Amino acid sequence: MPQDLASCHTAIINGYAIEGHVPANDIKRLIKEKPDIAGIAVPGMPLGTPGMEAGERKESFAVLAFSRNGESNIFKDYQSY
Ligand SMILES: [Cu+2]
Repeated sequence: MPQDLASCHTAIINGYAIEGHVPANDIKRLIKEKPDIAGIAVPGMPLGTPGMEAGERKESFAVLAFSRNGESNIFKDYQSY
């Protein structure tokens, strides 16, 4: 787990690390597509992510895919609305 992607909790699903408040649809897509990555993460605790609902308040956030060598790129971008 790259340190800068750390959030409050980590899960391991089908060999992938799932870090932080990752939406269920992204986990389903990960399991279905089986990309060659170590896992996906939502750094921090953005408002509006699953488990962090705050009424109408939502922050933009991105789900990042990361590899074992510490590289990361955007898996899915969520804009606030
Ligand atoms: Cu959290």
